[in-house]
Amino acid sequence: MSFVNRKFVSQIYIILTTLKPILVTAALPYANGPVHIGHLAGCYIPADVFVRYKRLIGEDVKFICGSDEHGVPITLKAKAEGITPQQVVDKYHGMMKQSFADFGISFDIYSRTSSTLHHQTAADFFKVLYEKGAFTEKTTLQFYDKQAGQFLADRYIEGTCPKCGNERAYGDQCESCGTSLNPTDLINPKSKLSGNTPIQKETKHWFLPLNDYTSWLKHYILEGHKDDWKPNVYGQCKSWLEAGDGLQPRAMTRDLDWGVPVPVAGAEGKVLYVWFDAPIGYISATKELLPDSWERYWKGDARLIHFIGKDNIVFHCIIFPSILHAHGDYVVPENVPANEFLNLEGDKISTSRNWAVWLHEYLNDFPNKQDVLRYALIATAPETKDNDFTWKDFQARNNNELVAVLGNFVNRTLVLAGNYYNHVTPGITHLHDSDRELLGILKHSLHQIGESISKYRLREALALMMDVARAGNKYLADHEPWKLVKSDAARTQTVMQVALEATALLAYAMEPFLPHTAAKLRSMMNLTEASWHHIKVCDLVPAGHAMNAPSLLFDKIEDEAIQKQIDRLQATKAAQQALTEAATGHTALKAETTFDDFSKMDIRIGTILEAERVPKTDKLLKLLIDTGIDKRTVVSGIAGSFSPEEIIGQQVTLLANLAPRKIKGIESQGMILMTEDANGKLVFVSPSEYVPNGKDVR
Ligand code: B3M
Ligand code: ZN
Repeated sequence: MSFVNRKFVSQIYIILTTLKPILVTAALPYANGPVHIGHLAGCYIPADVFVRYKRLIGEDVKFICGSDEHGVPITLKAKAEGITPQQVVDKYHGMMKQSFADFGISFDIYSRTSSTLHHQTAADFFKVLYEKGAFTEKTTLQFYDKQAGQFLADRYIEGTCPKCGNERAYGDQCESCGTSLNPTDLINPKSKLSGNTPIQKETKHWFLPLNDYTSWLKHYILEGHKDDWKPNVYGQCKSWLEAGDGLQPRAMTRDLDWGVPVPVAGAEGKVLYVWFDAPIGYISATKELLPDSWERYWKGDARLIHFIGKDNIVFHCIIFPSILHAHGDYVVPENVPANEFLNLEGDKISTSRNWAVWLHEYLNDFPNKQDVLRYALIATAPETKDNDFTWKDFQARNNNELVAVLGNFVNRTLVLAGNYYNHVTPGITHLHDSDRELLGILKHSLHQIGESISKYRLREALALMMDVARAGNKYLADHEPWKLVKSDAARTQTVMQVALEATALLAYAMEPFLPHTAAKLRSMMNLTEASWHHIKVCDLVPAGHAMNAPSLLFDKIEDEAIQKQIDRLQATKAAQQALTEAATGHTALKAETTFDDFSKMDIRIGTILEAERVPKTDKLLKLLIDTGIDKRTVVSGIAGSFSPEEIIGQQVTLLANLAPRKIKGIESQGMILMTEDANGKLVFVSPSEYVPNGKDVR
């Protein structure tokens, strides 16, 4: 194919794909708590960046989300708060919707699954499948809590995951390894209601025989999306589809009193499984948004893209597509760009342990700094592996990148343009190569940023945007218009005009990532919104374009503000530890350590050869220990529990490579490991039978 032809074909391809309607969804969050940074980083910001970009290039895209108001997470929360499930969802739905709006997540609709339209849509969908014979009706034994008088579905039951050994796997899923489970798969199951081991009781349910879909799923995913799905998503799907025991039939109904009632006779008191109804929530919300044209985004040549977190992969890649396929009228997802998890200061984000940065609290502490958080979360997005959010990194991103690079370039340019030209763009006199170089970067940048976003590489896209600002800073530093202005007015004019073009381009390029800042910069520069297709470098701010007075886009975040956040988290941790101690009577577990750190400890068995009191102390004994390697002195605070005579010949466990320290003038070469009996008397930790001195403890 000649170059011209290839270009022609690729243009046709662009036209054809741009014509297709795109439906982007972000996972429907459970309406059982406020939104935190883990939610934002996991799917809402990535989806928002993607959608904003698609809108900017004029594609026909709709962005759908809403609250997931059914399922055990809601009823458990209601129980915990002593209110009804309806009160739970009413309380959190509004709050979540507000947080998303505050952070510029530009949903076309944020709906909710307790709506009548959704109940109707989900029930109708179930009926279609039921009438097609897509379900198998089975009476099986299910776990039942006698004390609570209730069947234990999904998160009402916890136990050990048969796949990975996680002891806190739910009845429907293990969050550690992502495997979807049935309650009866759990080892050592326990009711979350009473803590008791449940009994088994017969009940009837409607199962989707996922095993019948295996070869279709293999074709759809393993053959169809080998190259375009993210490796973390594709890999998980592959391991389920190729697992030895294969996919298992999965109940699509539950014995619960909160949810969408099962719309068939003989199903009284049962509701649809939340993972059956929730993804259909994407359809209901589209209907609510576009009562007359919703089908355009779900049928025919529509492109369906689900943004989710990694714990939702099985539901969006295996179960929901099977449901859509069983129905027959719908498209299946073209892509499911799932992110991994974001941790906070080295620990897993947890609502119940209050280990999170809540969006509404962030906004109180950092008013109008939504874009700073968006920036930090995109820059550290867990795209390919879990990542850690730290306040220090957040501060550094703001101060060293947003302030020092992006803000600095924009501010210098606009302030100089104000000083020299009274905020009116001067126009180019004559271009030098160095000017053309920067203009060349500008010309390619939007396209490159767009390419990265299209491939769901948002960190890369953000870095490309920042590279433009970096190039702008370098350009100013190289040309020094503040010096040039004294000697060469014409050249200064060109340099400033080129810098202003770069600033204007940034106003557009930052839009998907930093929408609030983009709007502010556009208004400072008196620019209108524009499609990226219509942006012509050298024509963004033509000569004579009047701008407004600039103000700073970002400002420095001081150490005190960051320390306050770190202190708050430390206080949370201390409070949690106090709770654990009160509940167990023991100090809380220390933070996780590594095997490497453990193996640095040299712990040996030795024998006490001599013991004497350290003069003028109550607690200390000076011991001579035979370590099998040497004989050494150790000072130990055990005189309150032992007399010197009674411990001669006692075998002990010694931390032998502890750095020596002087205690009361005596050099102590190691530490003896002790514990306490129930009365607080010290007890030696020693081998249960004789072992030769010098043996190591591992
Ligand atoms: N509510 C799970 C979650 O919040 C669930 C997502 C539903 S998407 C259809 O993690
Ligand atoms: Zn597991």
